[in-house]
Amino acid sequence: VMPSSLLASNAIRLDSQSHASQAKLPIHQRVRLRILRCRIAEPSQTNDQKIDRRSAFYQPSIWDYNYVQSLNSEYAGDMYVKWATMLKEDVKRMLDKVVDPLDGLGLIDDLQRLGVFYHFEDEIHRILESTYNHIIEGWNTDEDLQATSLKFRLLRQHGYTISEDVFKNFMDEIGNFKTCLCEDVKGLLYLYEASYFSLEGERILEEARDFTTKNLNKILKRKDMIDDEDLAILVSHALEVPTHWRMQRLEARWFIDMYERRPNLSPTLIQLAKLDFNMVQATHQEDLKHVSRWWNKTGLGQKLSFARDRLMENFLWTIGMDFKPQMSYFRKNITIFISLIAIIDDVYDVYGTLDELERFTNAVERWDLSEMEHLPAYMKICFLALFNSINEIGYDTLKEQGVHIIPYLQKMWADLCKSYLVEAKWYYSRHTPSFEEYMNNAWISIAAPVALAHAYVLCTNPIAKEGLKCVEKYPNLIRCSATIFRLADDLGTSTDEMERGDIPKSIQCYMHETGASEKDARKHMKYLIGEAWKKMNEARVEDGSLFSRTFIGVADNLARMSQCMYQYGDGHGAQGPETRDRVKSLLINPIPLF
Ligand code: 0FV
Ligand code: MN
Ligand code: MN
Ligand code: MN
Ligand code: MN
Repeated sequence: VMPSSLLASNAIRLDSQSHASQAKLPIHQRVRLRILRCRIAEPSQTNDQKIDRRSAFYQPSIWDYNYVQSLNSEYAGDMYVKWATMLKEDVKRMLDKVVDPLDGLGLIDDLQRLGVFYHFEDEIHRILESTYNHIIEGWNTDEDLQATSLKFRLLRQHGYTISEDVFKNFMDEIGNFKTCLCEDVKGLLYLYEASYFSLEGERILEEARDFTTKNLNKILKRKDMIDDEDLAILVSHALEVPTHWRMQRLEARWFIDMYERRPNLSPTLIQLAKLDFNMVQATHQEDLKHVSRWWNKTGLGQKLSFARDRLMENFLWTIGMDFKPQMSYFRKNITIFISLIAIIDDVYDVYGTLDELERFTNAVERWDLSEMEHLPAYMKICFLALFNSINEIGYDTLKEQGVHIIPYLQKMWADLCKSYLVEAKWYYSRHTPSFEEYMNNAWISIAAPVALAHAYVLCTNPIAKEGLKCVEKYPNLIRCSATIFRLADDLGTSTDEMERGDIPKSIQCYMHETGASEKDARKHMKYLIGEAWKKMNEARVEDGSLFSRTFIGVADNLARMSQCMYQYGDGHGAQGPETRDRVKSLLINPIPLF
């Protein structure tokens, strides 16, 4: 803890710094800052009064508590369960009747995109096994580009080993994809989607991605080359974000509408997809209402008016991480931790003084209630909320499984707070780190490792010591997910962050180090996201033996959700129209059945 003399000089430095930075602000913001200062000074405690603090100007939540509590779906009861069961049995019969493995793969692709795949894991596994066994006997070189690409993509997605060499058939002697393939738009589209399952250093898939991206873009611009309007929509949707990178629930909502336009659609499948979507939505509403009561009861939204009051958005993250109806316990608890992460991040980035942040970091490292006496009032409430929440899932896990997980989670939180403190020190010393120095800290400070550690204990039963030990060492699965999250977050939030006063983020550090323009720096970050995905594709198989498929899915999904959240800017903090519409379509409005 700093001596009080330092404390005082720190307050002065802070004061002059924020005056200096305020001079750079546009006039209207300077005024807002002054108004805010008065508001803070008045109700707070004596020792708070002289401290000049920043603000992020977060708006109050647009989602009213009573409105959330009033959500109610007719799909929540038992009424529809029987019907859904019948439809599921019909689909199982469809899957069992499949003779041509290719038909089976097409069906699996539709089930995945419609968001109902999780009902048919055994059937899907059986079809993939038999496809794989056929391949071991010898690859059918007569197959067209679409079939080959689909096979390749589904097998890789489900952890089978299959070489990129299967695409050599479609290349000429010097290793270019044959130009005649451009007449097969569907084939190109399927190859494009397959190319996103590449691993590091795979040249053919790299080439496939360039070739298909270039040509699909060209084709979209020429009406004579693509007369099928639905196919054109599918292509432009894929070019925007490939399926492998998309948040599953939003993709399902989108694809259900597309599938319904298909001339040869299966009435059973579309009915099941819509019904299941609505039933899952009803479960999500109940989860949301539960955590919204928790959030309301903590009073954190009102007590910490400088921080993000974003319960709805925090919950949306968890739907991205795992939407399945049986994962309510997971979602409810993860929402709690995301809420705590978001406000504590604001404490470090915006509100706290360096001295206070040192004290808070120390309290989390020691994990000791007696540390609370060193904290200002606003931090006491944060610390106790965190302490209680961790101890509560610690208690549940001890009761259910006899495993004591609190030290693991506490260590993750200490790492997070230490990384926050590193950034706060950079801020006050006006240090611009090199890109590497920044990233070495930033993949932790994005909080993905903490979030995934919580996810691990919440979706694993029985929890094994080796699994916990592995999580603690941050395996590639966690590192890559965190890297993608950090880069996507910086792409979406750093403009606002620079304006309000924050450290240089990935884009700015890279610009500073290399002299690149902002446009080129952003392009480079997107490239790095692509590279991290390749590593992720590898890690999914590599770390597969230690982790359940559920946990691996969550790590993948966190990367997907971060790209989704920051697709149009700060989808988490800013409450723009995109997130609002996403919330409505996923959580509020059911799909009309007829
Ligand atoms: C990021 O906000 C943040 F805190 C989020 C998204 C909440 C945590 C969410 C999960 C762990 C799923 P911000 O851009 O302020 O973060 P940085 O690190 O840039 O301050
Ligand atoms: Mn922040
Ligand atoms: Mn931060
Ligand atoms: Mn202390
Ligand atoms: Mn950010």
